[in-house]
Amino acid sequence: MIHSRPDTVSVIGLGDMGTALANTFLKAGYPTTVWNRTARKANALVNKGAQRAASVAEAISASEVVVVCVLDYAVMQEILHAAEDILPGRLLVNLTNGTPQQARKTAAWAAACGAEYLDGGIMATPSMIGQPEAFILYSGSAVAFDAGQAILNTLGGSQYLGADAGLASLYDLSLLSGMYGLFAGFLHATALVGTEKVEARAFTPMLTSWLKVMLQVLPNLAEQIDTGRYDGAVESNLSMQAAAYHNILQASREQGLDPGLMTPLKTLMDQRLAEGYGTDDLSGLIPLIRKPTMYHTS
Ligand code: FVH
Repeated sequence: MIHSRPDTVSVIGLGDMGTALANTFLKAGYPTTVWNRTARKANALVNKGAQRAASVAEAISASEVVVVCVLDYAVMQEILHAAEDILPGRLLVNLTNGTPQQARKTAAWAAACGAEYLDGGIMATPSMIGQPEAFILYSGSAVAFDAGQAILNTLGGSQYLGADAGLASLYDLSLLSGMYGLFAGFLHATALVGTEKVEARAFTPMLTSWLKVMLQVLPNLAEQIDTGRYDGAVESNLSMQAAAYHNILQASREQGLDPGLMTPLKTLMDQRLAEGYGTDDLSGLIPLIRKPTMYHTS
């Protein structure tokens, strides 16, 4: 049974992110216990007042709230399975990046152990933790979220998405998909302009302004996606976009670049054009993504 306002916390995993989490709990005045495979990474935290746990079991025993932030779920499972006996009555908050299925499986395992489980997705870099721009997505036990909210709010804005433990990671990975699309475009753009010795830092302010303008297009694309009307309020039809996109790939080759980061979108455009949807918007690629036949890799 968790206290309505638990106020002790253990952090398991002291990589860049786990260290930032532990530092933030300490700064907020919560008694904080820490454990990491490589013990020396706890030294600075211990100097600031954290308790060092000699084992994962000791870290779990020390606190009502146990935050785990390690590389991946395989590591998380390996670490926690050895300490199942002491999990009952704890609030386990797993902030390790993973998939919805991994989160649901872990929630079922935690429930069988007698722990309350929250899965989380951290939408921040380590230096943002505890700052207003940081937000963390949670899903899983509502009881756990209500109990843990005060302590978790010290890390950033907390958004509870529902009882399905897989939701936080679904949203997290969807947001990261948008982010990596942006980063891929950024890398290709700076490489392309860089073929004529334009420095990335000189070009980036112009790119940033352009992207801010293009963000305004997203609500219309979202409307088309939700209604299935890919031909609604089209300003930039797919035939035109595919022709311009072809020039990106051709110019990249001509300038001596590998266009590989950009080619998958052209493949989808061509398929959609071949199906006769040239007057639709780019949102018309959605049915192809929902019915993947081309990209069955890892
Ligand atoms: N850093 C970031 O920008 C992102 C922001 C969003 C959330 N992610 C996720 O947070 C998890 C941890 O990320 P991290 O940045 O702390 O990662 P590292 O600095 O590489 O630290 C990894 C920790 O995992 C431990 N670890 C790895 N393998 C093992 C193992 N076999 N047994 C025990 N622990 C292991 C590692 O321990 P050590 O190497 O120091 O001994 C670190 O504590 C991650 O899911 C991100 O996707 C971060």
